[in-house]
Amino acid sequence: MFDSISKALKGALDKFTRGKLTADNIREGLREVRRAFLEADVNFNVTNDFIARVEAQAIGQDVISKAKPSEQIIQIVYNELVQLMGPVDPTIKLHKDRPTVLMMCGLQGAGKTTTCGKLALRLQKEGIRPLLVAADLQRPAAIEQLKVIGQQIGVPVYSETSDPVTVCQKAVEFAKSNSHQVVILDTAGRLQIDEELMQELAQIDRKVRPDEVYLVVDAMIGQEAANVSKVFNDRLALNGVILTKLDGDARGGAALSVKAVTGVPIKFIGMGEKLQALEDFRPEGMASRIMGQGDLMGLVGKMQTLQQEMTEEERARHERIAKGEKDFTLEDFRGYFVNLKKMGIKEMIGSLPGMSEMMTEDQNPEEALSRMQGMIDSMPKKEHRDPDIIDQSRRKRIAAGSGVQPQEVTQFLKQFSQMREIMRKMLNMSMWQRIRMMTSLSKMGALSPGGPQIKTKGDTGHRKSPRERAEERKKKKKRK
Ligand SMILES: Nc1nc2c(ncn2[C@@H]2O[C@H](COP(=O)(O)OP(=O)(O)O)[C@@H](O)[C@H]2O)c(=O)[nH]1
Ligand SMILES: [Mg+2]
Repeated sequence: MFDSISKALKGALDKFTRGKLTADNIREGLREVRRAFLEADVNFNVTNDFIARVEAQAIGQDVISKAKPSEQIIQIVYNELVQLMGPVDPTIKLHKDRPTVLMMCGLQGAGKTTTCGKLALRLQKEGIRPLLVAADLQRPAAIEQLKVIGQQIGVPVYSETSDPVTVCQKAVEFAKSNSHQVVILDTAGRLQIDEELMQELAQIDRKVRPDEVYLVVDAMIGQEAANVSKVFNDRLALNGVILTKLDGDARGGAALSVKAVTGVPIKFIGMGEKLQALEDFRPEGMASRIMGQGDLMGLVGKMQTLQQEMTEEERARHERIAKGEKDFTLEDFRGYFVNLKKMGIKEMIGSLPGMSEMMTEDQNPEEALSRMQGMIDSMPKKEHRDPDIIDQSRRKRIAAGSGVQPQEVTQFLKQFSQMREIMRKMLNMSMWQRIRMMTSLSKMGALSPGGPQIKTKGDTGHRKSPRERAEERKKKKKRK
């Protein structure tokens, strides 16, 4: 998805990180961004407004004179992309006392019927009882198609051969008496927008009063998706757009234009023909993807929050570690990771330097972290500051205290000592570099070239005694 815009944008953004930034080359870079947008079939006005906003911030606020200007520009682009597509609340609010009615509409072939099945499956997995309604009486095969989908996922399908409004009304009655909590209306489409279709849908809207009206749009039609959304929104007051076929080679025009043109957010995205292939639309994730940055930007945001929440004391301590004035101790380790855990950055814990070596593959990172925390908590302060004094008997005591095997303590301490130096290096990096390092770590399971190396598995056969290691560290310190 979005291959070419990602590539073009990444190329343009990478230029910002090379060489000295001037107002001129910022403009030049942004011209490339603009070109990438238009090539991806983003709406012309949306593109121009976007570039103007980014330029005003990048040049107007004198980013160049600030620290790390390139990172700031990338951040501005990211923020504006998120703004362009969000905010969006991906939840579906359900009524407690009556069925919640979701009406799906859209052009023929957009993926309405499939998406009805996807939503039903998702709700069912959440323990909710949905009812599918075959309200597309335009094509005889449509009812059959919905029934097949219903059968696949074990969700009943309401149908009868009358007219669309009656089918929907009776379906809602049926749902009430059979305690279905959600009713999903699969309506008819046309190859193009036409008045007859609009009237049929408007009538269902008026008589059945759905709680939410979703427009299903094919992402492959590019910015035309925004125009279609506008027409439907004018008639039906849409609650959200569901963008389908993003698993294909959609260029991004639809995803980037819909919200800006209509004010209606994209709520879900279809990522395949299978009924499981429905995802919440996350503007942040989509922005990162479009920028060709993986989920980097999401991580940047989380890291920023984390840093903002740090106390003065913590900050000062990190600075001293970075400068090499102080060792990265087990206490620091504990503080660092407890923070991450507090923020629920589960996936991040697993991708921090050295962390993946500290846990087995199938281990839940949070659980692994709790075990480590347990071990650290079973050590007195003295050991926190100088883990090298931990000998056989101390190891046994820690294991007993935290309910793990002594060799787990051994393994943990071994990994920790390797991690120390990396953590110090990391604290010296800008947030951007840090995150790049983390994500490259998690992707390749190794550090970026030239970076510090974590030794895994392969043992030398000789295990240094705690004393030997203490000696070694003293020597290292002297060398500095
Ligand atoms: N690749 C892909 N195909 C999809 C997606 N959603 C729907 N389709 C396919 O698009 C075609 C039309 O879907 P359908 O649900 O019948 O559209 P409707 O006419 O709007 O009801 C079918 O072949 C679906 O399998 C999607 O997210 N990705
Ligand atoms: Mg259909």
